[in-house]
Amino acid sequence: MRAQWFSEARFGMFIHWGLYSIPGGIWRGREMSYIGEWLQACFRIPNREYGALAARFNPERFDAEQWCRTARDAGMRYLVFSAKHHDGFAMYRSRVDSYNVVDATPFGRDPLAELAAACPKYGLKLGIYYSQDLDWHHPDGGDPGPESPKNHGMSWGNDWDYPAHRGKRFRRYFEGKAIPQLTELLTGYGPVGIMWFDCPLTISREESGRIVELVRKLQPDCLINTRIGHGFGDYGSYGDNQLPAAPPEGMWETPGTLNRTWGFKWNDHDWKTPGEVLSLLASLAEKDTNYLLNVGPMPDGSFPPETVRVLRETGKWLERYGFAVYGCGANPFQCSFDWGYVTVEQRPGKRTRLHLIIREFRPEIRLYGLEEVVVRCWAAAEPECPVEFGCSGGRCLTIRLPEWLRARLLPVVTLELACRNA
Ligand code: FHN
Repeated sequence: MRAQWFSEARFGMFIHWGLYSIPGGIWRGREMSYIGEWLQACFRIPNREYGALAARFNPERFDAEQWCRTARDAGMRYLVFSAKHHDGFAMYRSRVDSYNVVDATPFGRDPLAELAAACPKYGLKLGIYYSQDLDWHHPDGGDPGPESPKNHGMSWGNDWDYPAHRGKRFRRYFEGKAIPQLTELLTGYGPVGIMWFDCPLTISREESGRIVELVRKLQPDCLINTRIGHGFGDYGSYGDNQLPAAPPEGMWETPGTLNRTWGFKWNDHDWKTPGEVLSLLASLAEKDTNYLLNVGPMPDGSFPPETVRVLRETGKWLERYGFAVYGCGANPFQCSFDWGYVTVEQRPGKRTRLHLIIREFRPEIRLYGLEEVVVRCWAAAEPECPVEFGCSGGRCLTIRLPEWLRARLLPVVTLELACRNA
């Protein structure tokens, strides 16, 4: 199945990197409160001025191998790179538009090409983010207008160097830039695992469908997220940082931030702790949903040190407990638990396992309504330790957690199941 890798992967790295990373949320001494990659729109910076940032883009510490190594060591299985965000600046070599990282910056290298070469070495699938609709640099880029409810009250148009016809001549942008650039991306970088689209505000149903056809034709195995618009796509994108209430039908993913922004901001220090990130990962895993966790690299091309610290911890945890996340299915109980999360590991030809990921230690945990019999229960540790359990009437299973688990970060307790009459 072409999507199998995605449902097993569970954890990916999102990367937002572009000209906006240089000012990092500060423009002429003023700070923005919104997400960093929206700098141009928030300060209504004319293209000539914003584009001048390109002359300063020279990230001497950029190292695609290092990025991929960090992702792999964090336990991530795929990476999605912002090849073009809403500012319209291509972070790859585009022959279609010279407003790109190779032609317009002293850096002169193609980070996407370097990432495409590095990803397979670190067992990562490559995904490409492309803002198919909003493009603030192209005179005909998408925008349904500030009054449109689709714009959620954000008035990013019209009083900046934003022609009044913007959005109405979307077709010109679509045919002249979006389709040719997507063709470049789908033909120039080897196998692409995901085309990640975003913010379908202006695009018509026919145009979204046209992109889907293009992707299918050029990269039949590539997955498309539902933010392509109009109900198309192979898997669902939840809203940013959104947690599903119950396991959904089909394949889903939640993109999330490590602090409060996607693009780097100098003054955003509101970092999630490793425990918070792991709780989110586990809570998504028990809803059969992938977690695409964002990194906003700094202008010099390195990852913020706090990011690296957190990711190192997620990697350590996944190295030990990854069996409870990768390839596992959703919590089979009709409820969630205040102590943590449950996943199911189906093992073809072998006994099914339930994994309890303990966020808050309890001396005793009770599970009601389990159809199967528990034949074994242990805490995954070194060495593996048996955990006491008992069954009372009404199919109530009591698990007594050993005290030493209290000090562990999200420890996992596993139950092996057998059919009642087996
Ligand atoms: O507007 C973008 C935003 O900048 C960022 O890229 C996120 C990532 O999911 N998507 C949009 C908002 O949902």
